[in-house]
Amino acid sequence: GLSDAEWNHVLGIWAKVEPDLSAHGQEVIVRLFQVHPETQERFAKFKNLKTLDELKSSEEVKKHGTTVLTALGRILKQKNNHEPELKPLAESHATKHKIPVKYLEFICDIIVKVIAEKHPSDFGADSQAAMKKALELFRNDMASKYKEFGF
Ligand code: 89R
Repeated sequence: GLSDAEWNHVLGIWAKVEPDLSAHGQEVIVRLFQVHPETQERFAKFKNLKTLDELKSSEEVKKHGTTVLTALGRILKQKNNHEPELKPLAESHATKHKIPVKYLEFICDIIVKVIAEKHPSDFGADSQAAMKKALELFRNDMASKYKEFGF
């Protein structure tokens, strides 16, 4: 797990993200689809979006980005006790959406980059290191839940 000081960094920067969660979420999803186009193919609802302009102006992409970051925020706020929040997410992503752990790594890296770009003065080295650690914990626990669900 993370120390209290590390969680304070994680939740401190998350408090800066939250007032504009939808803009962050949109940027994360657009970037994920741009850098890893195979991830976009997982979504029936986004198959019609071909160009960067279409992705950027899609209300559905924005809405989904908000859904993803809202879920992630809830998990981060549970700190080391995220099991009850994480379990249903792992179940849907393993058994229904069939999202490889590798893709979780892609999005976690992008989340850190997007926060760093939007909050250069509030996301220093300690804060970035703590967020990376929290996202690693998230991914590792998702991966072990995936195994329990036989994925
Ligand atoms: C795909 C990561 C992540 C990744 C999908 C991916 C959408 C939260 C990918 C629909 C797909 C496909 C759906 C279905 C979906 O279903 O549990 O409407 N995700 C739904 O047809 C992540 C991460 C989080 C997260 C959610 C939530 C829902 C959802 C909440 C809705 C409820 C449900 C990690 C940051 C593949 C592109 C917190 C990725 F590659 F990035 F890892 N989801 N999702 N997702 Fe997904």
